[in-house]
Amino acid sequence: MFKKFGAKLKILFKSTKKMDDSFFEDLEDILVEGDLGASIAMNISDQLREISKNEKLQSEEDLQNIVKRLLEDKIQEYKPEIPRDELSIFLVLGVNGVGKTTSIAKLAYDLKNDNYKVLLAAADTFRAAAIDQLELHAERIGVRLVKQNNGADPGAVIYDAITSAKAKGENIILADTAGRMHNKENLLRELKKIDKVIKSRGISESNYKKFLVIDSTTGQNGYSQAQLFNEAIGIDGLILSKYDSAAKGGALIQIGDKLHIPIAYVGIGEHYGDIKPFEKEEFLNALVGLSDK
Ligand SMILES: Nc1nc2c(ncn2[C@@H]2O[C@H](COP(=O)(O)OP(=O)(O)O)[C@@H](O)[C@H]2O)c(=O)[nH]1
Ligand SMILES: [Mg+2]
Repeated sequence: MFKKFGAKLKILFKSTKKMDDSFFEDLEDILVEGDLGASIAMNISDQLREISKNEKLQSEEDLQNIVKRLLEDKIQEYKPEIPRDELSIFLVLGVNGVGKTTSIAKLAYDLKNDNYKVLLAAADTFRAAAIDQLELHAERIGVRLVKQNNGADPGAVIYDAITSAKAKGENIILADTAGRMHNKENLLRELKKIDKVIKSRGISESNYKKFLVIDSTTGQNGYSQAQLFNEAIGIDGLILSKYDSAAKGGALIQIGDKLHIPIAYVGIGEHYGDIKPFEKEEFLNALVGLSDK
C-alpha cells in the first residue's frame, strides 16, 4: 500500500540504529518519492546531517519536527482580500480535470454566503459541456453567469463579463478557463490574450488575481504545471484540489521554494462548502505525519 511521506519518515527513524550514510540516502529517497524534488531532498538531508551533529534525535517526532522546521520557509499562505466596493476578478487556471470548475462553484457558494455579489464567466469555451457544467452551478447557487457559444473567444467572454458586472454591480467575477487546447502554445497564447483583456478593462492589479489549480493526486507534475502557467502569465496563488482523495502535496513545497507562489485554498471534496483557506501549519503537520491528515 502507498504510504504517506510522514508515515515513511516515522518508519525510517524506527528502523534505523544510527544516522549514517544509508539513513540519509533513505531519507533523500523518501523526500523525492514525496514529490519534493531532488534538489530540495538533498538540501534537507544536508541540513539534517549538520543538525544531527549537535542535536541528538531521540524519537521519530524529533525527526518529523526538524523536517517540518526545514520546510517552513518553503511555502507561504495567501489570504486574498476581496473588496466589496470595487470589482475584482479571479481567473482560474489549470490543466484539464484538475478541478477548476468545481473550485469556482465552491468559491462562488462561499462568497455568496458571505454577501458578495458573484458573477461567473464561462471562458472555458473549448467544450460545450464545460459551459453547461458552470451554468448548472450558477443556477444551483443562485448567481449570474456570462457565457457565449461553444468555441467563442474566451477573451471576449471575459470582456462581456466585466462589462456586465460593472453594469449590474457585482463585486467579483470568477472566470473559468480551458485547460486544454489543440496544443500547448495555443493554450498559452489564449491565456495571454485573456490577461491583456482584463488589464485593459480598468481592473486594478490588486483586484485581479490568477489562481492555478493543482490536483493533489498528480504529484511531481504539479510543479511542471506551475512552472508553465507562471511563465506564461504569472500566478498569484494556488488552489490545491482533491486533498480529500490524496493528502499529498509535496509538489507545493517545490512550487513555493522555486517559484515563490503561495497557496490560497484547499479543496476537500466534491460538494459546495468543500473548500477552505490553506493553513500552512496544518499542512506541514500532515505532510510530515505529525497529524493524521
Ligand atoms: N474528491 C474531490 N474531487 C474533486 C475536488 N475538486 C474537483 N473534484 C472532481 O474532479 C473532477 C474534475 O473537476 P472539474 O472541476 O470538472 O475540473 P476542470 O476540468 O479543471 O474544470 C470532477 O469529478 C470533480 O468532482 C475535490 O476537492 N475533491
Ligand atoms: Mg472545467
